[in-house]
Amino acid sequence: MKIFLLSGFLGSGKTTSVIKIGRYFKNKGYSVSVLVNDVGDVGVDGQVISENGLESKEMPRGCICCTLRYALEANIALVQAQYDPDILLIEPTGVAFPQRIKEQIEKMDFGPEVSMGPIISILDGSKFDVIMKCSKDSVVKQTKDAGIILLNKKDLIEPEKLSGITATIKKINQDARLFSLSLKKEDGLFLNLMDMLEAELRDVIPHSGVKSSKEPCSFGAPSGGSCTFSEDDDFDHFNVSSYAESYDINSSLDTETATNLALDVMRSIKSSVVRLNPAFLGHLKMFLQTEAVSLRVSVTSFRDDPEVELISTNGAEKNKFTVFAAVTDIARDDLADIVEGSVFARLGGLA
Ligand SMILES: Nc1nc2c(ncn2[C@@H]2O[C@H](COP(=O)(O)OP(=O)(O)OP(=O)(O)O)[C@@H](O)[C@H]2O)c(=O)[nH]1
Ligand SMILES: [Mg+2]
Repeated sequence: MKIFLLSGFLGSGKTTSVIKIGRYFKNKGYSVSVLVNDVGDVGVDGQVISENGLESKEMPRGCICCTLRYALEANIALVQAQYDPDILLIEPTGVAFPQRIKEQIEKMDFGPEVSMGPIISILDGSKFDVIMKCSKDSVVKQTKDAGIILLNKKDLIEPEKLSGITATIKKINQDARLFSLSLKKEDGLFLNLMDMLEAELRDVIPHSGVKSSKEPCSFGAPSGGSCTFSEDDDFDHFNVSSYAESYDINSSLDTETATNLALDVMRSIKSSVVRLNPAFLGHLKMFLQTEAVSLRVSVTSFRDDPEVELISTNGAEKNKFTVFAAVTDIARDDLADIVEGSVFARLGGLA
């Protein structure tokens, strides 16, 4: 099993890359599993990744480089026993330091058939200037840890700024292999990236991805480690607080009504967040599943308009609305009030 860590600041494109890379490898005949870590009490990305056809497991409530490191070990062991995939993609939170996670995994004893690929760090090129202003030290640290850097959202970068950005990245980490690309648009560079990642799989012989005959091991909180988010989670350096909640909706919604509802809640949350921090960075994201459709709505800074992505539903979870907010320089209690207030004002009798 080859493990790839896909790190990067909030909203840089980690989940997008996990889905794109995971599907590419799956189409090539490799079996792929995903572990995804969110700081909030409920996760959004695991649902989105599963709806996109990849086997995924969520690790919410903390950070796998801090309090959840024992849960990470247990989950890797669980994936190995249950699926034994060729490739395990791990998405940490946007406030994790990947080198720390890599070192921890290398200390865990999963046997000679498990190895780590290079750390892949993703940077949002469309906000490079503001990110370097507000979260410079931490993002520089994430970038320094990388063996491969994806300068993402090239479609949104003004062409005349690109060479300046890449020169700055090269100064931070001159050894990493750098790809400037758009994970959302078709881009020839993605195939170059995949050629490079596939070369890392020299020792891996693709297998079908059907479950191995091994019995799945049971998963509980491992001894000696806490599985809950706590103050020991060491991401204060990013000045990010987060809040997440999931709501049941007692009514069936068609695609248009569901989209308008989610957009309405998102606009309300965003405008309240902007009032408290006019230059916020982070990720406001929501996932709404109805019988008709699954949809994701995303905003990654004060500058963004909400982006809606419709995903054809696999029919698993119905009428569920999950909202996640992680933003810079706002107190967590204020963020919780904003999310709860916006959801209840718009969902009214539906939830
Ligand atoms: N225009 C454009 N949008 C992109 C690109 N890649 C990702 N996005 C969008 O950026 C937003 C955030 O992407 P995600 O993949 O969820 O980012 P993330 O790093 O997983 O976010 P967190 O897990 O919350 O930290 C989504 O709305 C994506 O559709 C890109 O290349 N171009
Ligand atoms: Mg994500």
